[in-house]
Amino acid sequence: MNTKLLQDLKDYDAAGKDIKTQYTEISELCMKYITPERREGRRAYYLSIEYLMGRMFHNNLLELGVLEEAEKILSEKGVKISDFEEVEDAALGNGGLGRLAACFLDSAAGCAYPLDGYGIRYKYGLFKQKFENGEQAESADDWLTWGDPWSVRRENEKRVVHFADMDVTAVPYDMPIVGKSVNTLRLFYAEGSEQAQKICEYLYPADDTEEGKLLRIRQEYFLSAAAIGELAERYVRKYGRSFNRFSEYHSLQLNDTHAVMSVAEFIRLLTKDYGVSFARALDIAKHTFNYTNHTILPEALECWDYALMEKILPEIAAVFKKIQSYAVREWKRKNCTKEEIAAMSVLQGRRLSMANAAVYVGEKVNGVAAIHSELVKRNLFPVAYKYYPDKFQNVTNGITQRRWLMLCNRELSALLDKKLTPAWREDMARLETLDTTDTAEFIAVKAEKKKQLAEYILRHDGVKLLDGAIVYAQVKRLHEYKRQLMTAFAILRIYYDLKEGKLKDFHPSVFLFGAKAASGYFRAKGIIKYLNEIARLVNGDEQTNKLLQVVFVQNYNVSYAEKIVAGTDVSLQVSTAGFEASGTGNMKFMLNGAVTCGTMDGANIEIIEHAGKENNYIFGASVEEIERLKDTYDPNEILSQNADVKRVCDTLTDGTFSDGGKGYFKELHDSLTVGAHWHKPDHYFIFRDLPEYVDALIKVNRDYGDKAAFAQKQLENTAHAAFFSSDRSIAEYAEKIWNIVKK
Ligand code: 26Q
Repeated sequence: MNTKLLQDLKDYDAAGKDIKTQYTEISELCMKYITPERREGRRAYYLSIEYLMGRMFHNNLLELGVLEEAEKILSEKGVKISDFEEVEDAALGNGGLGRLAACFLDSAAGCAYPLDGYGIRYKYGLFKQKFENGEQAESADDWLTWGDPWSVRRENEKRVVHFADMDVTAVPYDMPIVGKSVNTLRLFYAEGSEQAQKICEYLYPADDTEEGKLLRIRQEYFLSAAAIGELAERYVRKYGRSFNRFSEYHSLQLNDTHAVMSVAEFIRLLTKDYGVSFARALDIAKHTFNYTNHTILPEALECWDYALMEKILPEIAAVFKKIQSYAVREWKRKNCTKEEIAAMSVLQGRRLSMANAAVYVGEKVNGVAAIHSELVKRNLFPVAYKYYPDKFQNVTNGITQRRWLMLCNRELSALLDKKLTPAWREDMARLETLDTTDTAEFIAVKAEKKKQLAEYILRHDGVKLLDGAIVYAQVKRLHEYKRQLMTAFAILRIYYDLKEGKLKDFHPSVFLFGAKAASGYFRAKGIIKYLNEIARLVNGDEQTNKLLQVVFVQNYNVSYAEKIVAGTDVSLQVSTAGFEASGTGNMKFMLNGAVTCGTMDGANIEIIEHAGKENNYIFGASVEEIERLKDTYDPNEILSQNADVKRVCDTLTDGTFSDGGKGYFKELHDSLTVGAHWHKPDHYFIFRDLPEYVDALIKVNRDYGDKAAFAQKQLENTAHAAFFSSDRSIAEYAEKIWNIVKK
């Protein structure tokens, strides 16, 4: 416990100050006691174009070990720190990949591993979402309205990044990451001409579709050049201009391919400024960089037009081309066939494959869950796997229990303290010893968290949740492969059955959704509108609305997630098998004592392995079945044979709902029955899995009738969640990939 800080808080004069001033001054007080360490020796660096940090205040107080004390001290002065929940999230990321980066930084500091992060300080984070007539309306996320007392601008460490057509100044802002050690997240802010400033204005709006390519290339290079320039300069200052020992001191982790240009920049810098030969620079890079893949969706694999890159970054484009020619020489020595060389090539015709560059140069390449890592080897990079089998690794994702249990569910944490002693906070494996038959207090905690969630939703969205209902939640980015549309159909099925008296003894149920759709993703926006129309119908029907409720909350973000994961009974994780690399929301729900209703995809598979099939609700086609089905699948045949499926699907076009003439619903219907663009009809196999999904949801509902038995299943999930701590993930990276040690 930091007694000096607590004394400062006691001495703090809050009187007559508005809440923003209080927030800033109290945060600044805390910052005085946070000193980033600069340990000598080997460090790892996380290079990510996204960090979804959420709110810093409560988390940092927790990490400083003063949260509860500070809360008491300040409340005596009339300062309620829960009021600081008005502060905007630092939402400098789109979804899973950005939140994972935040969890990893938290765990590295929490476990005292030397890991720093590099990223971009966007002026506006992920857009804010409102619903207007059930449709998503976006506005800029001005996240700095409360200031940013948790960052320090490092004026004297700025550097210039050169593009062919302009120079941009990269100014570092350091965000300390507090734990057993204090690490640093360094975010670069672009300054200079109006055009230069644009680089940092917005987070790239898509998490899969393409938009504003040139700007994106600029962002990627800006981050890469600023980070590499700095690391190289620091190294030279210490060890001189020979880079022979660079890889001994540095391990650089590429969070997907978004910063792969740092490989090219590294080689460019060494060859041009320090007289290192190309072959040697490439070799050092090969011992320095590693690459994590987060998706096997073809449309989300970055490929850049060579000519486009050459226009603004001629030297970087040339380095990629030269990497290609070195690689080809290497592959010929290995007797690769022409086809094999084509498959592994960095330069693919006129396009650069960033993933192939990352795989070729990366010392290690990892997927983010066991199944995903297998698919990365088997389907995505089969040739590279043949020639470089030792490169390929798996590190299953994790989440930080500090934010995702201790902070968001203090009631459950206190219960665990009581049952297990607080030792579990340091040693998650102790959760295994929980007596899961002892459910009474857990049931009370869950009820309390649901009540708090209901209050929050009422305040935030103006909707009153059904009392005592089962809460099913599907919260995540809106994407077809995640199949929110399948949940929509399942709800309609249940609704019609209730209305027609076919479903007896149904326990009141709330279906909770939260999701943002990429701004250019028409179908995703259509699904939001459709769900909101379903909500309107279902919630307005006096015949059923004491039993079934649909709520789509607005502006789902990290802070909303903290409320939802704690107050949910059933976590919906229903992606088409083979498409969700891992998922991490699934882990947050599990840790907070929700059962999973989901498919055998991503980390769900490992969740089931740990928590038991009998404690969760698994349905749907496996990865193998989906692969077998791919050539023969005929959704229209299912429609012609299954009247239940047809009925709900028809609501897209039969006038049950209106999309206000926007064409959303017809487009969705077409995507399922005709196919569109490059996809076959029902590309994500919704009709294959829908009947089993409905059965699984109804089984959950029946099982819930036995409160104690159901709570025991929920507790079994908490009890087996230790594996999904990002402390474990980070320890695996440290050992298998980074070769770094704890303090
Ligand atoms: C693609 C092309 C051009 C520019 C950008 C992109 C782009 C941007 C963002 C591609 C992908 C992303 C984000 C991917 C992502 O968030 N993936 C998720 O990563 C999580 C952490 O590993 C996993 O748990 C999820 O399963 C995965 O979907």
